[in-house]
Amino acid sequence: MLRLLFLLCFTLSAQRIPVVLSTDVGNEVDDQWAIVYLLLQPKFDVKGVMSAHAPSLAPPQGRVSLQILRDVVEHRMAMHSHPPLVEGGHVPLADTKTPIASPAVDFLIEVSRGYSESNRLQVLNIGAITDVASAILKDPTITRRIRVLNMGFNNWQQGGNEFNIANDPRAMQVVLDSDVPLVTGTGDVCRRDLALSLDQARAMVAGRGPIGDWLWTEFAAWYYRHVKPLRKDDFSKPWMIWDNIVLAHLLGMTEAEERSRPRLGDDMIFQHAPAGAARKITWITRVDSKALWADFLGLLDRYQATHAIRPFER
Ligand SMILES: [Ca+2]
Repeated sequence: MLRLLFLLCFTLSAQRIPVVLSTDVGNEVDDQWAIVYLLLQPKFDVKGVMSAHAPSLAPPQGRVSLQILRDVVEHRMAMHSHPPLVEGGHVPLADTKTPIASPAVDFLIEVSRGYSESNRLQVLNIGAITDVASAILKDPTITRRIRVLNMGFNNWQQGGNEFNIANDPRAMQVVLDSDVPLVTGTGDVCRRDLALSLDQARAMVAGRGPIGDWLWTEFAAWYYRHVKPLRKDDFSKPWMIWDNIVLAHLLGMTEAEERSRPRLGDDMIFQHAPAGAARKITWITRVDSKALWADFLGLLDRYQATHAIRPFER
């Protein structure tokens, strides 16, 4: 019986998806949703969460983001034991040849050593891609052991000046020019499939336990500050939970297609390769948001039913 139980546990853990997340948490509202989903998802074997810089954070940006990440995991989610939380670089790449040293870069290279081309570590990137690019520059063989899933770009035609890309365009040039398998979830797909109105966000998470209340308060604060027009009671514009797009892909809740991998100009505009070019990119074209939100809310309810979490305080 004991042996059977052991075998069952072994089989379950063997089937879980090994994953690392890099997040610029602290600058927007969606990273918090993605971190909660990641850590509550039993299909993931989370090896670590790395912080990332963003220009909206106080310097040193990687460290400030790490402090916010720790607050999310240990305070908001009340996780007493959790995967390692690792500090990312503070600044973007100065050129496309020189890595930015950080604990996150060394951590990613170290964790990747347990993986191979047939069993890759999945690296979710939902901020500037500095640390992933730095790991590739420091140890180019990492491209044989990881797959990168990135939220970034506006659309297929242009690529374009989107927040995560603009925070380190050189790093994305490095990643696109490398052989690392790359999946991308873009702004236009998120706008269509991951938008929530204020009412929808309220109906989903307000009053849904301390974590739900906290997510709602963060969403509402962001909404009033950045989305609702000043001096107008116009609540028609939704906001997007952008970063969940890459988690959705890893969980099989998206449609996607293989395309020829573009290069990125210094102006952040794509330079498209001819159809049939050898290097590919996996392009997410649709998210099954209904399945995604149902799964997310189910996990949120289950976790809060079985864990004591302090009520949300501002
Ligand atoms: Ca983000």
